[in-house]
Amino acid sequence: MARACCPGSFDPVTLGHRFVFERAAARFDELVVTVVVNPAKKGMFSTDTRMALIEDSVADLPNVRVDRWEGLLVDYLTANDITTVVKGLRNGTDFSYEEPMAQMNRELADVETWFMLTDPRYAHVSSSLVKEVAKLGGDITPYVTPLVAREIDAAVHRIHE
Ligand code: COD
Repeated sequence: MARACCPGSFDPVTLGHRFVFERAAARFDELVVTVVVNPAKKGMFSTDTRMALIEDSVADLPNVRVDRWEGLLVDYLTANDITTVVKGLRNGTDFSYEEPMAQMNRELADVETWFMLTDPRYAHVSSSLVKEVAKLGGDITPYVTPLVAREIDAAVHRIHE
């Protein structure tokens, strides 16, 4: 079975992430979207909420499963018999950030990284920019699912209370 993993922080998942999930799911038997937990970074959403928001955004993709991991990514991949990672690229800056990780993951555990160019509609979209726009009262509905938009809205209101 050809299995791939899309790892990330997903705080929260955006339509840019979803674009990559959909196209990767069409090219592998199973795709695992893994929320990598970084205890040093608090973020806006808990790991459970991040997972629930991803589950909602891939509900129509039957071969996508959502998981979580804390630690070295290649240990997770080896334990789950996954040899391919799929990463979305928005621009050259993303590539510069991803390239050493891809080289390291190949060296550590023979993991291959497949890079996928994002759709131009999402080339400027990041979880952090979406949260900033929402905090300042802008419209984020073109960039996230309706559920994510509602959850960000609720989180922003909690911050301002
Ligand atoms: N369109 C397409 N792709 C996008 C978009 C978009 N609009 N926005 C982001 N992406 C891509 C990113 O380029 C990235 O590939 C992925 O989606 C996830 O993005 P984020 O921002 O949610 O997650 P990151 O980049 O913070 O995640 C980094 C990891 C957690 C994957 C990385 O740090 C990691 O593997 N950590 C585990 C510890 C480890 O093994 N470290 C050693 C690495 S060699």
